[in-house]
Amino acid sequence: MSKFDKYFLMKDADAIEYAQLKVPQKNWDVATMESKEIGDGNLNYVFKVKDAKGNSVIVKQAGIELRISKDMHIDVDRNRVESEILILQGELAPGYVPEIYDYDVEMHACCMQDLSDHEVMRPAMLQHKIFPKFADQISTFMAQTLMGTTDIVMDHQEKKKYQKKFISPDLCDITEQLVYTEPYNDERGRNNVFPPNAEFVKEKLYNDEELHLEVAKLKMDFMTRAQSLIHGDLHTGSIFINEESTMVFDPEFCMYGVMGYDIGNVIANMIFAWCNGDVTDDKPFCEWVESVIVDVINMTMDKMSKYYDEHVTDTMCKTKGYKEYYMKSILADTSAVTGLEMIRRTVGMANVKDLTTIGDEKARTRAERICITAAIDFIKNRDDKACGKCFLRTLKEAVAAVDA
Ligand code: SR1
Ligand code: MG
Repeated sequence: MSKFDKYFLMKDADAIEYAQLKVPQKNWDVATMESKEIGDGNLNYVFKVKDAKGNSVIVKQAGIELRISKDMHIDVDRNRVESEILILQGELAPGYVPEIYDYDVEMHACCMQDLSDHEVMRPAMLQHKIFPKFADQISTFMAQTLMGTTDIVMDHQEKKKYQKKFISPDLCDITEQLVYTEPYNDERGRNNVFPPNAEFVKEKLYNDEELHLEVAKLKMDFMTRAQSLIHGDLHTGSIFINEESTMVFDPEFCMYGVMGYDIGNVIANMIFAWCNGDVTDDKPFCEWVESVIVDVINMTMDKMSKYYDEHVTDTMCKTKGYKEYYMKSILADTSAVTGLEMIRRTVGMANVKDLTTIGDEKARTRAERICITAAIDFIKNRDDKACGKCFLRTLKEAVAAVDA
């Protein structure tokens, strides 16, 4: 019997004991062990446990109430889902996710590799840091994890087992509400709209029926098209980075969905980084972000196309012309999700610091209008985005339209 046989929310002292029990292979120097709760996400508790010998581990525990809102309760099984997908992604894309040492369905906690030699990408973006290998590395991660879990390459029965195993209905519901519904109607009164943009948001988002129709189509696609096992929340707060390496974490929103959901999240969040850099006219940073936008699209598509050729197993999907049709649909989905993510992070419940920390009112108003204007184009004209440069062009045209 151990105190960890029954769920309770851990404190630092518990995390120290927990790490000793669950990760004994570290040979902990017990006398010098310490723990700090470092979680700054919306959902979970994250403890960094270390000792004076240089050992360290991250203990992540799911809380019943969400940190972002005590009124929101979601299934703690999400910790198992997250652990199991990290193990799978580690096999599909070795070196791109933290190692899971242990996960535990009683405490709804897992112990994973400490990535303190990396930093979380969003704060790094707020400091306008440049990471030359990012586009190449994130495109490899996405090509391998996304293509590697499709019906194109997988045994179809195995894939259906994954569909069952990797889903948290409560988290799907959050995305269905926060990404695909509330930004367009504020039906639960949870949107955070920057007051100087209130009228703009009303006109461009709440009152545009044509936009609502497109979002309705995309929402049903998200809920019904089980294309690939997606990370489901691949923003810059879910990426650890340094000059040499990119590591993806926090895949608890994973599910079978359209793979453009992950690619679009990366692109949208790079556009937020660009908007932040643009406020201080940081040219080297903005130019690097622009190259990332173009390269992530082109490299991901190239790597997926190659993966398709090398791994396709479904006989019908070997038919001439199908791959081209499939790749085109991925680009359209990517464009749509870029727009959806840009809108929801600008006006919805969960905003991004890239925009909210812009202190100057006029500059923030302008940055948000650029995001909303580009986003509407990404959604409505999603079938026209044929390559990386098209994505950048949409951003540049939005800047010109807002400044006109
Ligand atoms: C209520 S959770 C809000 C957001 O945080 C997560 O990172 C997801 O993006 C979710 O939509
Ligand atoms: Mg997260």
